[in-house]
Amino acid sequence: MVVDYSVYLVTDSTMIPESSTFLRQVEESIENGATIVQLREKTLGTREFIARASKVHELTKKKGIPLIINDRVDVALAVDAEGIHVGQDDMPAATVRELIGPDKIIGVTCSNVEETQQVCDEGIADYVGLGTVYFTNTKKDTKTPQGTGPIGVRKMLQVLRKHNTSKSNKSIRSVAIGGINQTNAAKVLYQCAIPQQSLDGVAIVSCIMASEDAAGSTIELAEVINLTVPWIRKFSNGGPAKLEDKVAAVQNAKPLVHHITNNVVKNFSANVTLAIGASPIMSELAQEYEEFATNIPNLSLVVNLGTPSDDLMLTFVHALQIYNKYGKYIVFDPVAGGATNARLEACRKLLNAGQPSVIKGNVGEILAIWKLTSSYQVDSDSAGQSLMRGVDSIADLEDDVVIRIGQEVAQDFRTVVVITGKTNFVIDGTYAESKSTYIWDVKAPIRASELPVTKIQGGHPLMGSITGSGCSLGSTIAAFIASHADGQSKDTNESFNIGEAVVGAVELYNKAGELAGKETSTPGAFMVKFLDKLYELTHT
Ligand code: 3NM
Repeated sequence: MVVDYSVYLVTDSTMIPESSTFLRQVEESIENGATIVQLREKTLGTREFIARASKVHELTKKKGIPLIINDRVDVALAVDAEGIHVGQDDMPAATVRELIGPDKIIGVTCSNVEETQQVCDEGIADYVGLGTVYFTNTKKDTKTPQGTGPIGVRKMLQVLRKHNTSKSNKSIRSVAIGGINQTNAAKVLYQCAIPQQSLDGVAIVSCIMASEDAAGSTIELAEVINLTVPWIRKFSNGGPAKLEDKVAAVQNAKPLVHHITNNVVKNFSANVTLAIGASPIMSELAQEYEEFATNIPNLSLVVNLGTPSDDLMLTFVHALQIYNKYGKYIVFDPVAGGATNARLEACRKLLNAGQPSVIKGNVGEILAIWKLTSSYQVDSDSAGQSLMRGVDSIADLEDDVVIRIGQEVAQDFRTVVVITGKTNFVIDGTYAESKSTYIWDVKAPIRASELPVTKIQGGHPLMGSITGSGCSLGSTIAAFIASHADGQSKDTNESFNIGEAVVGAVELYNKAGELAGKETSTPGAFMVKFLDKLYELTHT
C-alpha cells in the first residue's frame, strides 16, 4: 500500500470550537484534503475509544485514506484500523508488529538522532513522526518543548537518508510534527530537507482541530504544501555578468536595506548603503515590519548579531518571519557566532526561525554555523568528520577546507554563503533550486562539493582597522540582492541569479577597499576614502 502522508491529521478532542463537533471537524478535514488520520485520545475509556474509532473509520474508509490509532493496539485491532502510532514510551514497535501483523502501518515518534537511529536499526516502523519542530501548546510533555527546529529535523533526516539509501533496507517515510500550520508548512518542508531525503508530509493538530473552519484550513494547508517558498520563486540560473551592469541595477532599483544591526556599526553601515546608491532604514520596531514588507518593493533585511540582547532576539525572529512570509531577502551576519555557546545558540534559534538568502561571515563565524549542519557529527563517514579533525585551529585552515565547510553550510541551509578574508568566497547553495516548481522536486546537488564557488580577491589590510567593514559588506550584499543585481535581470519583477548578485556586491566592496588603500595608509583617512571609492565606483 502506498500511503500519502502529505497532510497528516492528528486528532484532539479537547480543542473543538463551540460551533462544531469532534466528528464534524474530522469529516471536514477528510473531505477537504487530509490524506491520513491519526486518532489520538489520551483520556477516553476503552469502550468509548473503540466507538469513536469506528465512527472515524467509517469516514476514512469512505474516502479511502488510512486510519492510524495512537498507542492502543487493542483499539486498532477492534476496528481493524490501517495502523498504529507509538511514542518512545509506548509498546515497542516489534511487539506491535507481532500483534497486528505485517501489513499494517506502524509509526514511531522520534525526538532526536539517537531515537531515529534506533528505529532505523530495528527496521520495523513504516514511518517516523519527527518533532517537536516548534513550540506547541497541544502537547505538554514533549522532549524538546522549545522545538528542535528544522536544524534538529535535518539531523534526524541524515539518519533516515543513510538508512533509506541502502538498497537492502525497507524505506522509512517521515512527517514533521509540532507547531506546524498554514503559515509555516511550506517553510518546514523546504527547510526540513537534505539531498536525497525530504519529509513526506506534515502532521498537524490544532491548526485543523481547533479551527472555526476545518474545511478551509485543510484546503489552505494542502495548497501551501504544494507551493514552493516565495523567495525561491525569484531565483534563476542566468550566467556570469559584468560588475558595471550589476552596479547599474542597484542605481536603477534604489533599494531599501532594513538593518537590524549592531550598535557599533549603525552609522558606518548607513553611510556605506548611501554611498552605493541604496537607502538604509534602521528599525527595531517590530510592529512596522509588515508595513515595510508590503509597501516597499525593493527591500531586503540585514540581521546582524553583533550586539545581541534578549529583546533584540525577539525582534530578529519577528523580522525573519515577516520577511520570509513576503518573500523578501535576508542577509544573516552571525557576528562572533562561535565566540560563546550562547551566541551559537542564538544563531541556531534565528536559523530555525527563518530562512536567510545569504549567510555572510568570516571563517570563524562560518565554522560556527557549520557546527549546526546536519552532516556535522551525525555521519561518521562524511567529510564532516575529517574536516572536524582538521579545524582545531582556524588560523591553519587551508582554502580547500574553508571552501568545503562553506559548501556544507550552503547546502544544508540552502543559502548563499559568503566567507570573508584575504580571499573571499561566494558559494551558492541555491543554484540548482530555481528549476523546481514544487518543494518535492527540488533537484539540489547531492554532493556539497558540487556547489559553485567564486573566489574574490582585493580589499586592503586597513579594512580590519575600521569598525563595520565586515558588517557593511552585509549592507552592500543586501542592496544588490534587493535590486536583483545579477547584471542580467531587467527589473526586480524578473527572477535573478542570487549568487551572481552577491558576487557583484563582494567584488565592488573589495575593489573600493583596494583603491582606497592605494591613497592612504592610516585608518581614519582610509574610512573616508573607502566611502568615496564606493561612491565613485557606483556613480559614474
Ligand atoms: N506530538 P500542533 S507534538 C501530538 O513532538 C504531538 O511528538 C508531538 O500539535 C511530538 O499541531 C504534538 O497543534 C502536538 O502543534 C502537535
